[in-house]
Amino acid sequence: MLNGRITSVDAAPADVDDATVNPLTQGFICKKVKGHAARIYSPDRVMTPLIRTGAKGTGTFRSASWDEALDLVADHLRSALATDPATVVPYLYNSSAGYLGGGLLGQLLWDVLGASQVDHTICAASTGRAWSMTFGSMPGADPFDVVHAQLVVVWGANPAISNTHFPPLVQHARDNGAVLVVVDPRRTAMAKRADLHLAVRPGTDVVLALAVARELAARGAVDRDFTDARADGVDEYLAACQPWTLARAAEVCGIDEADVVAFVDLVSARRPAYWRTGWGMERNRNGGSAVRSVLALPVLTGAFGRLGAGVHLHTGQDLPWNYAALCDAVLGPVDGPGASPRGRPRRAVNMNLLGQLLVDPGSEPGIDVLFVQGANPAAMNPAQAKVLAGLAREDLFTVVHDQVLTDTARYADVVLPATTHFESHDVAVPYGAFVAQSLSPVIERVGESRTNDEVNAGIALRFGFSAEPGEAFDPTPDRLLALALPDGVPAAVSTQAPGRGVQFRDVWPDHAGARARLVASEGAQAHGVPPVPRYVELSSNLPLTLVTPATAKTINSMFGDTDGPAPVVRLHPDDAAGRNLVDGQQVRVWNEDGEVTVALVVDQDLRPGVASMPKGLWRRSVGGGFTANVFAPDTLNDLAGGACFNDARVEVSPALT
Ligand SMILES: Nc1nc2c(c(=O)[nH]1)N[C@H]1C(S)=C(S)[C@@H](COP(=O)(O)OP(=O)(O)OC[C@H]3O[C@@H](n4cnc5c(=O)[nH]c(N)nc54)[C@H](O)[C@@H]3O)O[C@H]1N2
Ligand SMILES: Nc1nc2c(c(=O)[nH]1)N[C@H]1C(S)=C(S)[C@@H](COP(=O)(O)OP(=O)(O)OC[C@H]3O[C@@H](n4cnc5c(=O)[nH]c(N)nc54)[C@H](O)[C@@H]3O)O[C@H]1N2
Ligand SMILES: [Mo]
Repeated sequence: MLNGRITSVDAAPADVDDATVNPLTQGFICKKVKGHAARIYSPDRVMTPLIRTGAKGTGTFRSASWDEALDLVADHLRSALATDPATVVPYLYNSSAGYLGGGLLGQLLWDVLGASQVDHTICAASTGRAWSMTFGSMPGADPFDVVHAQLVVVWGANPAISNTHFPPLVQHARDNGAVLVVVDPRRTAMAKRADLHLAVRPGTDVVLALAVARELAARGAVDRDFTDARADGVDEYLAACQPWTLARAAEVCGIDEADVVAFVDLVSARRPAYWRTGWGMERNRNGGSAVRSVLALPVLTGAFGRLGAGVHLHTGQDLPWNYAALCDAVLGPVDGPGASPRGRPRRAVNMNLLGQLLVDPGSEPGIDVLFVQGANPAAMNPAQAKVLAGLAREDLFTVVHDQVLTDTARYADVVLPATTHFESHDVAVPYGAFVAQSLSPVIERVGESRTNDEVNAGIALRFGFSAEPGEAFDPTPDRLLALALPDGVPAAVSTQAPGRGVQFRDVWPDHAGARARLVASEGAQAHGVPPVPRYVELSSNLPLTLVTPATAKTINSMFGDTDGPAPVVRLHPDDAAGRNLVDGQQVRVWNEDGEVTVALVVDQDLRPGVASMPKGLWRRSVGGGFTANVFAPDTLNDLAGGACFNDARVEVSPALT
């Protein structure tokens, strides 16, 4: 800190003995967060409310007072709500913000106004659903437990980039004799160190997992003691695996049969086994089936019940939030006088279809007011061309509440400045660690920024609700936390305090009889979920599958403004040679939805047929108006309406000169 400004951001030293220090960081934090100061004071930072003066997309605004901006927002909301509340779409996301940053009052505000509800399908919807179908609300295994494992399987995850504190723990396990298997179409940093790397064709994971299950059954290696006691649907599941021989799987997945055999050998023999699954495999048309079938493998092999065994997917279910109390305090008790309209059906909007609904809603209500808070759909959504065309609509009123002037904010009619977590109170539960942390502001507010709940309160006020101290929409963090977390914020949370919860020993799935489930429930099946995971051939008219993995420099599009990754496309040497392309050359990446011109990197670490571009580029860093997201189809995958980012098909040609 210097003169009230943050100059650098770092982790607490590893040897500090303080309950508030995150035990996972061990003295280091990732690169992008080290550079956070640059973003707090970035030239793109929104300092005051802004009202559009130029054409949409040009980022031309004048400053306004909060009152003027919020009055304008409320006027537009009022007329749209009067016509049809479903035409108001509050696009609230906040994937990288803490719980308060996410805005506790937001959902309640839009609920009480009857606006559409935006379903969070852009990320983790399919993995989350696959998990709850299999394990109910059982939390993931503690990452610290991995050091006790003898087999570590990392599937569709890239922890060296996306969860940088996990690889050292895996190394610890390997030092103790663990074997590491990585399933990823790219040779990631972890795959390079792995004992076995299965570079499957994107979207074929389900085939590999079903074939492994079939082979386990054929060898008599299914842990029947475990499954008889703890799992349902095993025989029906194994019957469905029958078509998937090792040879067929190797062919479909594009890998050596010997490697699949080696994988089965490891999975059937080594205990305890720790499975770390990620989100890379959900982002295609077979994504839900992929995750379900992968989660079935530890069940079939009984990879539970002892330290070092289990599955880690997410850390979501670890704080005892009392949303009901919060809801009652804000909206009043459900049955009492003045009962709130909670529970009233609202139009559901799938995030992935935003572009589609903006340009051509078909039989659905149109979108007249779009209120974006903590998201950047112009850069991060699939079908970028549709999203941009939609945002450019003159008859659409768009409000964006963000810290910086994002690609989406440039299209807004009103931009509202948001605080960063260095300027406000929050509670954060990170990816990859069961550690809740209470955050306090360390600097004064930058510009006139406000928290999400302060903005929500400002709107609520204009609709006749009170935001006075202690009243309905009072956004004071202490009040909201006291309501939502009546016992306070734990300094650190483990899956089970004290000590660690071991799945199927101390922590159980919550299905009837606390059993894992391999076959979809009747309820899920009634909603079109196939009883067991299934594979659909991902046919395409273009030869390359484009994946867009997370980068070390960005969190989604955050930090892309200050120090983003190089805007390049990567190809395997064979794919480059087959197109007479050389490293460093400018190339066109294109499909029927759009094109970008970027430099080519010839990369041995990709498998042939797979191209890769970074996730989270800003439009200005690519030029030509689009990023990799122009290629991402807005097809929905097979579970929970999930996104298909890694299901993009492209061709790469020399750039036109
Ligand atoms: N540095 C950094 N960290 C992040 C983020 C970030 O943007 N940057 N984002 C955060 C967020 S929001 C999320 S959701 C997580 C994501 O965390 P991860 O899931 O670990 O990251 P991804 O890059 O989405 O995908 C992981 C891997 O999946 C691979 N993959 C792609 N398609 C397939 C497939 O069909 N099958 C298999 N088996 N693998 C496939 C990719 O090559 C990639 O290496 O990371 C979080 N952490
Ligand atoms: N091609 C491709 N696209 C992808 C993916 C992929 O793998 N490939 N992955 C997807 C994934 S994993 C995810 S999670 C989504 C993310 O999609 P988005 O959430 O739309 O993307 P972010 O860049 O995280 O945008 C978050 C915005 O919120 C702002 N912000 C941060 N904190 C606050 C706050 O407290 N209040 C307010 N009002 N704003 C705040 C940030 O400045 C940032 O602009 O993108 C998806 N898009
Ligand atoms: Mo995500």
